Amino acid sequence: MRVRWALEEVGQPYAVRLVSFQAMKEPAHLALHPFGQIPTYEEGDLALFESGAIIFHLAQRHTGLLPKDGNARARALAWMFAAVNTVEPPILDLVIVKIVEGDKSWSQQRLPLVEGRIRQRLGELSTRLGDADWLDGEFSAADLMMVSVLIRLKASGLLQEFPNLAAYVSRGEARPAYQRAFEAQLAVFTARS
Ligand SMILES: N[C@@H](CCC(=O)N[C@@H](CS)C(=O)NCC(=O)O)C(=O)O
Repeated sequence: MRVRWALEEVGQPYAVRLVSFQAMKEPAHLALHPFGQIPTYEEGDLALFESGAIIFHLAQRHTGLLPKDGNARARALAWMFAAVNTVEPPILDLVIVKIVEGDKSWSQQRLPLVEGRIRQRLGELSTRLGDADWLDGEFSAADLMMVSVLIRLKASGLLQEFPNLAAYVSRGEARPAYQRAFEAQLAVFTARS
């Protein structure tokens, strides 16, 4: 979704190649992604992995996702790293504790610790965002990454504890480019079911 959304924001056509969980671990895919994951991105003789790197590449190549001013671009990059390196890890932990480790005897004890770490990050982010629409001026790749990370929390109820963050995510989802990406992604799953 992140990569689709970025491609829609910059108005670039794209083709999607679906990869099964098994194929992800086979040599052809490992040549594209050393950790056997998705997404990967191919453009001419360039192959990239890591959603953040792919989106940064698209944002540098095309207009619409990064400010022109050098300092503002650097700040946008800082927010992109913050999204995947500071905000996303405790959110991923929640997925792990609830789904991957949900059957372990200690998972219920761990849950409040993980939720506490998420609340801490959301509180800090909420304070910084305040009543602004986006993280640093106009919508940028920084918001695309941060909204994509926060969306993972929608089902947990945690996001709703911070109304300005819930509204921030809704603003991201309301963007026409997000809507187009979502419809395209949904079509993949509805076609398969
Ligand atoms: N840091 C990576 C994370 C990639 C990731 O976790 N991909 C998941 C799907 S969203 C995956 O491929 N999971 C299968 C696996 O790890 O075997 C990125 O942002 O691209």
